[in-house]
Amino acid sequence: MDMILDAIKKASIEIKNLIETGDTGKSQNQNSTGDTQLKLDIASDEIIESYFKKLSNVKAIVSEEQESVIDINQNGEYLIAYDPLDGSSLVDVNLSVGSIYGIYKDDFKGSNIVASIYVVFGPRVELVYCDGVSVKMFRLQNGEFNYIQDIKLYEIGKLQAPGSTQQCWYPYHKTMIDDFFKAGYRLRYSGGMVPDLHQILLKGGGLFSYPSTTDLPKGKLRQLFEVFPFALVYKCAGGGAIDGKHDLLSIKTLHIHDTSPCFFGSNDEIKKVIEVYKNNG
Ligand code: FDP
Repeated sequence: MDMILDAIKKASIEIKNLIETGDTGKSQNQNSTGDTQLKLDIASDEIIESYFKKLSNVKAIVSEEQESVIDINQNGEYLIAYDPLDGSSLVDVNLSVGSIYGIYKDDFKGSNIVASIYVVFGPRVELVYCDGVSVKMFRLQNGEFNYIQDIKLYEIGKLQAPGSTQQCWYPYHKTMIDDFFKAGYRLRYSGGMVPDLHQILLKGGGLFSYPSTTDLPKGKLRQLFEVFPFALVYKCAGGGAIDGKHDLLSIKTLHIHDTSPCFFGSNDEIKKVIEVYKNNG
């Protein structure tokens, strides 16, 4: 695992430089979900792929930006699913973005995730590593990632990040979000999954939601690249991660680009979501 962590640190330093100086324009290509790829998406993907291809313990990789799995070493132990630059459309307005990595064994599925890593590119570059037990944050300082702190959620938080198009929310979802605001929760939503979830983790708690909607019944966020890695982080930080009714890491993946509704939060908020969703959705 150390080899993978080291490769991600090196790739992240290159991606940081790319974000600072690269072209934020669109490419001519679309990814498999139909999003137009930015030149930054493609370049970040190439950087990460070139590092992973050198690792003897990696069996296969799959990127959110690519259609299919790339085999690396038949005898490798790990499978890696990654989103090279999540929220890349926020770079041109200078908001934070991130990379997400899910590390699996045997098969790409939620119950097989063994570790996850995400990197936030903001005013500072921070890397969060979850080995399935604890959640540790490192910060890039003078070319090195230094350990800063373990991350642990409180039982209840104060922030909420409600994703997707409100016009397409189901009434019970809208009522639930309104009830959180009525209870005093403050809105914190930038539209970048990585910084939005990072903020809730570091401020001790709250709720991030990206629900099933009338236009996207299976949500928007991709299971292997986005949802499962953060589910592992939130669970190991002492919180919860559900699709409304079930533990996110128990849901089935039929296709590598499958999406799922998702809720990540501290325990009190997750209990409230379960209360609402057990009779709805
Ligand atoms: P983006 O489309 O900009 O890449 O991964 C998709 C994502 O961003 C997440 O980072 C973010 O949380 C979400 O989409 C935002 O979607 P909405 O604008 O629909 O809320």
